[in-house]
Amino acid sequence: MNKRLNKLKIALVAGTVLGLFAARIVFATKYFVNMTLSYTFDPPSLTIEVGDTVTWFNQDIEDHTSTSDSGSTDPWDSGDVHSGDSWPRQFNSPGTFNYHCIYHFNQGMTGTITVNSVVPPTLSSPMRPNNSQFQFTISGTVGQTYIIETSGNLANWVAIATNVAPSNVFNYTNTSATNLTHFYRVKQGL
Ligand SMILES: [Cu+2]
Repeated sequence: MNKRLNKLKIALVAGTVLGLFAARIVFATKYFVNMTLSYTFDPPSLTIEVGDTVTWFNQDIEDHTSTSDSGSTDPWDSGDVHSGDSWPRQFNSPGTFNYHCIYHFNQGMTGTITVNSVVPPTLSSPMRPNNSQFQFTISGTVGQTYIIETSGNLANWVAIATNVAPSNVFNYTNTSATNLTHFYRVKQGL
């Protein structure tokens, strides 16, 4: 089992033509891999993003390890993880990493962590095409879901649109914008 906890990748833009600023807040996701009674890692393969943490949990009665295969560009070794204990590791470089338990790799206790690089959205080119519209450009990843939120005070945010990016760079237009200053931010959806 693995759990995806709060995954928010946020870009922020001020909703005035002159007041463009951008900031990113990235919250890492936590994943869990079980070391099982049957000498397996569950799940055996996992795809995560840079900055995410994987925690191995030993649900067996024997010791196990999470140890990167030799030649890894981002090596790790948990040492002995005792029954009922866990060992977390944050992954900070992209790549595909095979690993094993040093005691049970001959029994097939192996796994793979694939770490994708993160491309957070950036916002640019704010403009007001007319008095009731506010538009800006989102640079992200084609096919990725982005949730657009707006706020008048940077405290209370309201989602106003969910877009699947038709291309890596696309425009968003709020067609019911007011003349009051509003802030916009974009979250990467799950
Ligand atoms: Cu083992």
